[in-house]
Amino acid sequence: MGLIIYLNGKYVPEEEATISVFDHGFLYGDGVFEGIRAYHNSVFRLKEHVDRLYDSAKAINLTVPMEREEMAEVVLETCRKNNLRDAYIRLVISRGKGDLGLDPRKCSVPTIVCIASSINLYPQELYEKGMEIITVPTRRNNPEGVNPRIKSLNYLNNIMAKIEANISGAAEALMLNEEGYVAECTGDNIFMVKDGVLKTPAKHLGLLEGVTRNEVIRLAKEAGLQVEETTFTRYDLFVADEVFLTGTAAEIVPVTKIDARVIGNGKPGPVFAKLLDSFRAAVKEPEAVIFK
Ligand code: PXG
Repeated sequence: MGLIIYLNGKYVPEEEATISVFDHGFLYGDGVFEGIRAYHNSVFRLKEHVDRLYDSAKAINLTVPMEREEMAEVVLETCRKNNLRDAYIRLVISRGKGDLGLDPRKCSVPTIVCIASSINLYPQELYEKGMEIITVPTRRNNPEGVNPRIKSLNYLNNIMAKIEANISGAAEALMLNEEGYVAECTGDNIFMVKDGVLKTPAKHLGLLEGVTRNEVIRLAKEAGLQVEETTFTRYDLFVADEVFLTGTAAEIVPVTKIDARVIGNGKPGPVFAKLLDSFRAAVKEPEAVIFK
């Protein structure tokens, strides 16, 4: 594709964007990342993504050798160097090059990478017909270990869940927490609507605080909906009027079947449709502008 990649202070052709096999991001998944999107010449909720990245880094005791404003500028400049006005952006910070031991004190300089490429949109059919998902046996990480609020490079837990969904031919995997309450999917947050109330699992249950999740909560409240960040089970999803997923890549995707139970009337619902409309209006507001 011939992309220009930001790597440790330089913008280089992708062939030259290589890192050491001793990088602890590679050896141990020791690092953090963000998946960000640009729409219509503007990076969507850039500050929120950069803040979450720095919070993730802080939680794993990784000091980012750069101010947040500079990191935001790296994101914008990477889009400019690739002449992208709509983009999927991956910002990665690893512990850096160390030795074969896991002690991070041997890693003196974090590796910082920013990739901006064109986005693979989800098929339109998904938004019209909805998605079928299944609950998988692999549980979301216990927050006492690697807290799911950390967007770490260690996604094996979610990848195992994704494999379980793949084996069953489902598009996404519903993950429960250790207690059996609904947490989230492998790369998306989950919402349900029941009797006009919008509900999503509370953060302390062990899930990533999605930027799209927060945006959907904001838009729903703005539209006068009652919103609850709460605790619920698979049963509540089975009997919900609507269920949908949110994420940077997917935006908002309706779920019409869970574990072979048809959700609501089996079609994407009105709350989903309204929120997708207002979300797609929100992404058009110029914010972190790429080309002035
Ligand atoms: N939960 C998890 C576990 C995620 O990884 C979300 C929720 C949604 O968060 P945002 O901030 O995007 O609304 C994510 C993020 C992929 C992919 O290729 C998806 C994510 C991250 C990396 C890759 O599907 N989703």
